[in-house]
Amino acid sequence: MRFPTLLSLLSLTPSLGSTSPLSPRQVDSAQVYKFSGSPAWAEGIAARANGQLLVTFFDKGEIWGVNPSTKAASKLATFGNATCSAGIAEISPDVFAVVAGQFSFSGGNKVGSWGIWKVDLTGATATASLLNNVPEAGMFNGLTAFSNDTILIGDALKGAVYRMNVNTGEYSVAISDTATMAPPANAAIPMGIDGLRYANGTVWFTNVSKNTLHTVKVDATGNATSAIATVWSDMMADDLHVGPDGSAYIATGSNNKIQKVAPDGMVSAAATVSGSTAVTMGRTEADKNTLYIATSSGLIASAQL
Ligand SMILES: *[C@@H]1O[C@H](CO)[C@@H](O)[C@H](O)[C@H]1NC(C)=O
Ligand SMILES: *[C@@H]1O[C@H](CO)[C@@H](O)[C@H](O)[C@H]1NC(C)=O
Ligand SMILES: *[C@@H]1O[C@H](CO)[C@@H](O)[C@H](O)[C@H]1NC(C)=O
Ligand SMILES: *[C@@H]1O[C@H](CO)[C@@H](O)[C@H](O)[C@H]1NC(C)=O
Ligand SMILES: CC(=O)N[C@H]1CO[C@H](CO)[C@@H](O)[C@@H]1O
Repeated sequence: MRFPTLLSLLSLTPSLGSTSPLSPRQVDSAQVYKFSGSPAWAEGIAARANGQLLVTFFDKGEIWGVNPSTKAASKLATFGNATCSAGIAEISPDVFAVVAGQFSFSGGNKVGSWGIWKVDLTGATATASLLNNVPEAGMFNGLTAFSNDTILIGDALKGAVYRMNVNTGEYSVAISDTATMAPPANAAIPMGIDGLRYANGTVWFTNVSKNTLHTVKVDATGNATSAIATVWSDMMADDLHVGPDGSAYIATGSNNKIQKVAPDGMVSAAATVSGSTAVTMGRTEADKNTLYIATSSGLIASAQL
């Protein structure tokens, strides 16, 4: 596996200041926090209702909390023997589902090691518990809330979307599509479907090795009810977030920006940041128009919309 290729694709050298002229809607990002050492590669990000950010890591099976006001961070939980954590979504008030498994840049991916953990933040201290392992999965990465009892999870190696019941851990394949969800044969790391978000009847997903962003309409069970549409096929796309107005915000790694897809389909740059891996929006009155961005260099950044 050609890891250096992926490393250069995702860009390990963040720069806060933009060197290119900003379009009218594109704003510069500011540092919220910088992870350095281990963990370092922020891979997933979510906002709690109380304003705290939750961050997962491609190079560590841990979840950390970051306070954007005090700019302090602390470890909240460890996911058993996982070495990698990824997609995160809230499944009930202050309870989050997180992807975790065994991947490392030196050791590669361990097929069969992937599962979903529940992080419960409703008590005085965070607790993490295994919801279920999925031994058939090749490599989980993206995760999205779907209904009040179901999450969807992307299998980046096998090119499929699983549904999982968050109460029972029961799971099955909802959508499978080699062309858009599987990694290409020449991928640096064999990862296809990466970012995954459900909103308003539509599943949005990216293929990180094919530089594509797609949508597909689904029914109440998560089965596809339309052909898979391609929003773009010429820019690397990692994880994404769909805002309350239906606009999607997409992390684009070494393209050094967060791309916005408006409800009318118009694509524009929303913020400048190097090496973005994931993005979310604030949920408090004070930061509901703020994007929070995770990056492969450990920088957690913010940008005002
Ligand atoms: C990791 O932990 C799981 C249980 O959570 C266990 O099934 C698996 O064998 C462990 N793997 C390693 C490599 O220790
Ligand atoms: C979950 O959604 C289903 C169908 O939309 C509904 O019948 C059920 O009451 C909901 N459960 C909870 C706990 O909100
Ligand atoms: C979803 O698809 C599965 C098989 O792929 C099928 O068994 C199930 O009935 C479908 N659900 C609906 C609501 O069509
Ligand atoms: C949800 O989708 C419907 C039609 O599919 C659209 O009219 C509506 O504006 C969408 N709402 C949001 C919040 O995106
Ligand atoms: C390296 C790599 O995966 N490149 C792919 C990027 O996406 C285009 C369009 O889907 C493919 O043609 C490339 O092979």
